[in-house]
Amino acid sequence: MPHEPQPHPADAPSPEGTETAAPEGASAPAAPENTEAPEPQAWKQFGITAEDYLLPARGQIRMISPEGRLLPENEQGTEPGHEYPIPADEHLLAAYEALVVGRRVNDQNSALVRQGRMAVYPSSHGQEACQVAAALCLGENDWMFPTYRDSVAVMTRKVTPLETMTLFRGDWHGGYDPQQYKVGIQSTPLTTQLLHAVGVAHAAKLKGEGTVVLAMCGDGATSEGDFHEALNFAAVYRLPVIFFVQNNQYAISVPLKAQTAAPSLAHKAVGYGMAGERVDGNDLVALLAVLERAVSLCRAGQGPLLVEAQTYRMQAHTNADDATRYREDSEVQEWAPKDPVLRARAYLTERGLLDAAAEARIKDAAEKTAAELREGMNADLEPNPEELFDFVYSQKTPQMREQQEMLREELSREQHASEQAGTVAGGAEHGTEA
Ligand SMILES: Cc1ncc(C[n+]2csc(CCOP(=O)(O)OP(=O)(O)O)c2C)c(N)n1
Ligand SMILES: [Mg+2]
Repeated sequence: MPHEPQPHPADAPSPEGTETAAPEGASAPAAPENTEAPEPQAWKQFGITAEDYLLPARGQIRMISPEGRLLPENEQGTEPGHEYPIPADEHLLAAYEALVVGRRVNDQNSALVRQGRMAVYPSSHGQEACQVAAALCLGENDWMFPTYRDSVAVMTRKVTPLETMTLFRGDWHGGYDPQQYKVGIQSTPLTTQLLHAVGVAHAAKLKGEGTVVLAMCGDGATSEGDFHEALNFAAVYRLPVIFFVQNNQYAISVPLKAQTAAPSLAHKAVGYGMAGERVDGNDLVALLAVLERAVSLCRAGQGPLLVEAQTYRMQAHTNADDATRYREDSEVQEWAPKDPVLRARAYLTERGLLDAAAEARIKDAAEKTAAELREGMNADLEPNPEELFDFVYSQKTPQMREQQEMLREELSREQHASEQAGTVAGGAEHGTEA
């Protein structure tokens, strides 16, 4: 009988019951070969060795200077096999518009926090080029898994501003339907979203859907155990995932040098057998170029990849943090001229792609989004505390029913007490009037 090719564990989940431990002394079954997925061989297409492909280029990939000038090829940080074509003009213009809207959203949200309309906001001010490129490199059916800092990326993927900000108003839920937008809920626990991303990529690969998944995290998150597990699993199972690390130099108060001894975060990729690349995270053009290539490599079965964007968190970690306690203002000032919005604007203007009329139209679009946010946030939330129990399991456990009953009683006691207080206060008021 001819030998049947064994499916890779990723391609054929074991039937029920086969997970039980083998009896002591029994030899373990041989690990099935991955006969379905082609060997990753992108280096052949780039004419370089596997090692040169997996290792990031020596410098960061950068295409436009901080003044917005197109850099000559020998200053772009590229090496053989690590060259990137400049994205199409229309793509750059759409990205610039999203960049301007994103900056306006960041500033609006910070103002809404100061006005007490929003509970907390981790701003991506200074990182907007990363946000926009992450959302725009993906196709409609691809998935994105963001963190708490990635609201601008979420909105760029067309989640409405108000839905996006629901979580930060203090509501109990994430605000939008992940399936509708193909965007995971913004994750507050560090790196849990990377595992979700890998799971979605695994499922999509099994179903043959051709989906690419972009999983986002920060520099600090690369020290988490889940980061290791996500990358290792994705690499072993050759999943179509891009791990997009925004290295903004800080994990709250912890600077990068106290976070890692690696030459760069992109170098972590080679240890897993995936390609890594470093890119200037304030250069919209380079970000789009590197991420677009990463998406097409993943789509062609050459994933996963890791892209590290080197950028800077211009504001405090959140409004609850005082960044002057752990970093010098002079350091922040050094990054100010590298601003991604100014830089992209200078480049596009110089190229003749952006004129005053286009600028005015884009500014209007940004103001419209900010107004939509202000209006939505000014309407008070009316959360129903009982919903807390509605979506935990499809059927409530006895303990949950008991807790729900306790909450109902407590709410009704409170309601009663406040009605009593209202009657007393009302009476007193009338008394004064009398
Ligand atoms: C599992 C887990 N551990 C710790 C925290 C607390 N925490 C919140 S943000 C943060 C720093 C994360 O830094 P980084 O990954 O660089 O992302 P950034 O905030 O700079 O975007 C930490 C430690 C958390 N949210 N989740
Ligand atoms: Mg960080």
